[in-house]
Formats: sequence, C-alpha cells, structure tokens
Amino acid sequence: MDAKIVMMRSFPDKRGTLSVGELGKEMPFPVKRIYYIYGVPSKDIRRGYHSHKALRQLCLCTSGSCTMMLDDGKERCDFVLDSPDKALYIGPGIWREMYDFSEDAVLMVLASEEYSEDDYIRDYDEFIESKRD
Ligand code: T46
Repeated sequence: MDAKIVMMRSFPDKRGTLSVGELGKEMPFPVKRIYYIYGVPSKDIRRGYHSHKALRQLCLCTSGSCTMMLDDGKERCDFVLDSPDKALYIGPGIWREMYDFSEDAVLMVLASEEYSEDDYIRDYDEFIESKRD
C-alpha cells in the first residue's frame, strides 16, 4: 500500500515543542493546498468514502485524534492519528474513511494539488474497477 506514517522532526524544550516538516525530508511533495476538518459532532460520524486518482496527501491531527481506514483494493489498514508530530502519507489510488474523531480533533491535510472534483472516485465499486485497469 502506498501509505506510511511519517514522523515530523520535533524540538521539545521547556517552552513546549516545535515540529517541522521540510520538502524532500518529512514532506514528500510540494504543498499546493491545505485544509482542515474539525468540529466533528460525534464519534459515530464517518467521512471520506472516496479515493483520489492522482492526489498525494499528508494528514495529521494538530489536536485530538481520529482514525483513518485505508484500502488499496487488496488490504485494509487502520491508522490512528493521535499526535501532532505523527503524519500519514497517502498516495494515489487509495480508498479512505475517517472516523472516531475526538471532540477536540483538528485533522489537517496538506495536499499535492489544487481541489478538483474530477480527481475523486466516490463510488466503491468504481474504485475496485479502477484497480483492475
Ligand atoms: C480527503 C479527506 C481526508 C472544497 O471546496 N475544497 C477542498 O479543498 C476540499 C478538500 C473540499 N471542498 C468542499 C467539497 C465539499 O463540498 O468541501 C466539502 C466537504 O468535502 P468532502 O465531503 O470531500 O470531505 P471529506 O471529509 O469526506 O474528505 C476530505 C477531502 O475532500 C478528501 O480529499 O482525502 O478529507
């Protein structure tokens, strides 16, 4: 599966912690877009239910926690994002669902491309079909 946990470089001291991601080191692609999801009203809410054709993303919870379920058509893996220095890289062609958001969760996503609805596959059968091509 083209997905992995990336640990940001962190500098803790008595004033707190500074974490950094730099292009070519922790950041695997130049960032063209940033968005964040927060205020998810209940642990029962599930978001996502799509894959991307070309988009690469790096996701992390700057506050609180959530879980991301990834599916590449062969296997499914759950990744718990519960620390601001722990990011999840997701390559293209992976179905994702996000769930189990804590009340204080802020899921920040750094994206390799601008927003395009054409890059989404929002139907699971179509996603599985796309993996056969
Ligand atoms: C993803 C997961 C992790 C925009 O107008 N611009 C944007 O850049 C984005 C990301 C969304 N939107 C609009 C489109 C929808 O009307 O925001 C609304 C909610 O988007 P969506 O239902 O796709 O949100 P999620 O949480 O299901 O998925 C999002 C991202 O869309 C997706 O790329 O990988 O978070």
